[in-house]
Amino acid sequence: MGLKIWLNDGLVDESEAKVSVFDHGLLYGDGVFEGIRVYGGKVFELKAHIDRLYMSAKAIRLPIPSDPDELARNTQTTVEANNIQDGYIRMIVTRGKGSLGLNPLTCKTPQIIIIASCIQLYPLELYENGLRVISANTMRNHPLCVNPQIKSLNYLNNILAKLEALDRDMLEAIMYNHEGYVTEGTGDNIFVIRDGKIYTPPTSSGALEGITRNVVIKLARENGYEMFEQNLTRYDLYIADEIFLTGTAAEVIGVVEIDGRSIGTGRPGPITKVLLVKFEAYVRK
Ligand code: PXG
Repeated sequence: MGLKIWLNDGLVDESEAKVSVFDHGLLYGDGVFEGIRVYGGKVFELKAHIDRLYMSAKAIRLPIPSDPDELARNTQTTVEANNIQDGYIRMIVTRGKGSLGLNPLTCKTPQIIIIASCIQLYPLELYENGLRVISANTMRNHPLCVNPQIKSLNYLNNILAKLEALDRDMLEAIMYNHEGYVTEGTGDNIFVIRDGKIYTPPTSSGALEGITRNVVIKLARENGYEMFEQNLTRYDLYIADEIFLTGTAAEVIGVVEIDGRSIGTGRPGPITKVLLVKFEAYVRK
């Protein structure tokens, strides 16, 4: 027996959890998703994730055949059925089965999939020693293309940037927008610290409005830090005292090198460490 997967209207065994090869999610990346953590059996920020899923779906005119409360209950059911205490949920809504042509109107029934399983974290050593990153040549999607706020099933923009990092034996790349401003990592938001003040790019730069990002902004303000959402340049990264990334998978992780320049002391900085501790306390509370 494999995992129990939520498929449309109920749980099925992993071996039975199948979608059509004519699903436009597969054929065209036509769909949306969320990645969510479970801490101590509790789904982290479930409402915020479901809200974002519905916003992504609305932006691509994908009607989710379920209401948000029902989706939340089904998520909880899937977590419990798999006895997940600390893990990861992947929620997917595809356009569904259609014809071999772009026309999304040929897809009559969107498919809802909820997987509750484990998650591959960055190696623990990196939370101690920090991450080395590069600036990607691949530009973040222009907001007039697929807006980066939409968590769509087409992640090629990010995957191409990720490959640039992997080619250089690094795990993450920072992406810039069409104006040269910093947006985010391939699967994480970015924060920069200079003279004790914390900065993160506004979502209008082309960054996803990360759930972790929003929690960290709140925790930073509650703990008395000056926190600004403003455009940042590559130069701002090069001269930062500290940089860290936030995301569902990464949580809060220090960056100690970018494009061969070491950041601050070359070790995760003090404010990064404080916010990681505050974040860990917040998710377990
Ligand atoms: N930017 C992008 C482009 C993302 O995909 C984030 C920022 C951080 O957002 P959250 O809401 O997670 O704080 C993401 C999230 C994975 C994986 O499998 C990726 C994400 C989330 C969960 C898993 O690599 N990306």
